[in-house]
Parts: sequence; structure tokens; C-alpha cells
Amino acid sequence: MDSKLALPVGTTLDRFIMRKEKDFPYATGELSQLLRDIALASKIVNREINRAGLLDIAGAYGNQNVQGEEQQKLDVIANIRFIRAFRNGGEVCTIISEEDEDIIQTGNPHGKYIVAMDPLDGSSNIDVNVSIGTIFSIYRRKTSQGCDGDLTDCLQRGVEQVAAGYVIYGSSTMLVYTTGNGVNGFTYEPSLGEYFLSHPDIKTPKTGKTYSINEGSYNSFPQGIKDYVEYCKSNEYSARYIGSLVADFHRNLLKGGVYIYPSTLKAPNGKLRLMYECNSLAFIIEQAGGKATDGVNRIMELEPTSLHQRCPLVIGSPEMVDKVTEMLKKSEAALVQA
Ligand code: FBP
Repeated sequence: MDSKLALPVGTTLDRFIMRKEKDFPYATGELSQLLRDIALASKIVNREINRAGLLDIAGAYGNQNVQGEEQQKLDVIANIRFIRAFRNGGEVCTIISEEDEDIIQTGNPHGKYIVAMDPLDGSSNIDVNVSIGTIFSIYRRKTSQGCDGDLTDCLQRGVEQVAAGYVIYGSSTMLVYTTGNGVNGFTYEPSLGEYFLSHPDIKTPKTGKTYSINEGSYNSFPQGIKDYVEYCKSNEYSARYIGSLVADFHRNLLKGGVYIYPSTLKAPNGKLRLMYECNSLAFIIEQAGGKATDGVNRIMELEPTSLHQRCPLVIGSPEMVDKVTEMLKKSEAALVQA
């Protein structure tokens, strides 16, 4: 049989999930189904994003979310699509969403899982055709099944995550996730409506020459971060900042680099949210051999105290994150001695 005539299409996400499920002797299939629900919702959101310019779904929605940010119509659409997928799926009891102040009950009190999500990350880039994304974290509930989840179920440290991932809606659409056994990336093939394994066992380079930070806020950066930016410039590193966390993170994950959203005078705790931006990407980068800190502490060990709390983020290639931490420590020490 001349197989060259029909080249194999590759491993679908579904098949990969089923294969990996066998690694967990006590697996019940619920986490697998939840990952499939996320994939399905992301395909629908991808379709809406691709044709946003043709439909009246671009632009502002006319509301502010709990962050005080102007909600975009696509923010609201993505939020609805993922919440609906979790409601219909049945595995999730409670959701934390960037778009909702309070926790969302799905009406599945027997659901075993909690999902924390940023339905559409990179809001400032939605209408200008620049890559945006969805970020998610999955936790096992702490309270017993049979009732709605509560804050104790939701406010868990990053080390408690059972899975985390993101979808990047870019030149191609990809789903990248971990369940604590490495990081794998799947590229969406719209003509077949399937995700295919395209980036198996992703490992981030130990170091790189790319730094991602919004230098527009340079004057209000901590001294250690200013020192690091100068260090990058004096070593002719490349500055790359898309303004979509998922897109900047994805590039640095594959090519090496560091993304920094520090505390600033305007945002003393930084801008990014611990539960559905920092924790999720920290789990992935650590599984890929990288590091994530708030400049001092490991993100995954931070104790959450509120649903939408913010924290500074330094994430990427391990040696670059260490360099940032070292410079922050040095400048702090200099301040103490002064
Ligand atoms: P949301 O768009 O989900 O609110 O995410 C925050 C974000 O847009 C990140 O994607 C991005 O890296 C950062 O904020 C950009 O912030 P700034 O414009 O202050 O640099």
C-alpha cells in the first residue's frame, strides 16, 4: 500500500488525552472530559474571533468588569461560551472568571473540579487583529461533592493545580496544557475541526535574548527592574512586547526569553491576576523547565486571599528569571544600606 499517497494527519487531542489517561490508574475520565469541553469552547471562540470584523461583535460592550476595565464584546462572548461548556459538561461545580466579580456556580453540585479562567486575554489587542488568548487553571474541589463550591475550593495555591493551559488565537490557533506530566501543544486544523499534537513535550531554553516588558512605565519600575532592562540593552537583547500576555509568554516559552510585569507606582501589586493568569502560566513554565516568581517568591506557593488579587510576574527561561531576581535583591540591599 503506497502510504505516501495518504500521509498520516497526526495525533488528535482526543486520542492524546485518552492515551495519557492510562498513566493515571485511578482516572475516572472526568478531567479528560473537562479538557475536551475547554477544547470545544475554544473552537467556538476561535470562530467568533476570526469573523469578528464581519459581524457586530467587535468593540466595547459598554460595561466595566470587576477589574475596572472596559469589557469588549468578545470578552463577554468568550466568557459565556466557556461558562456554558462547563455547565453542560457537568465536571465543574464552580468557576472563577476575570469577567465576573463573584464565583459562578454551574448548577453541577456533584462536579469535582474548579476552573479559574481569563476567557480572553489581551483585551487591548482584540480589535486590531493581534494574537489574544484564553488562560485556565483546574483545581480539585476541597469540599465534598453534592453542594456548590465555595471560597475554600477556589482560593487554592498554584501547587494545588491538577491542570493548566492556554489557547492562543494567533496566526494559527493552539492549545497548550499540562497535567503535571510535561507540556504539550496542539494546533487547530479548522478544516477538520480538530486539534493535532504539533509540539510534544515542550522544554523552554535555559536562557534567551528576548525580554518582554512595557517600557512605557519605565520611570515607575522598581530600581532592580530598571537595572535589568539596562542590563538587557547593554547585552543587545531584543525587546518584544505584544501586549497580550499569552502571545508574549508563548514566544518566550518556545524561543527563550523573559516576560516581566512588575509592580509600578500606578500598580504596586502589578496588573496580572494570580488565580487565572500567573498561577496557570507558572505551572506550565515550571513543567517546561522554566521559572515564575513575583520578583522574590515562587508564584505557585503564593497564598491566595482574594479571587482577583494581583501580583508582579517574572516568568520564562530559568537563568533569565534568576538574573532578574538577583538584580532585584541587589537593589533592595543597596536601598537598605543607603
Ligand atoms: P487582560 O487583557 O485579560 O485584562 O490581560 C492583561 C493584559 O492585557 C495582558 O495580556 C498584557 O500582557 C498586559 O495586560 C498589558 O498591560 P499593559 O498595557 O499595562 O502593558
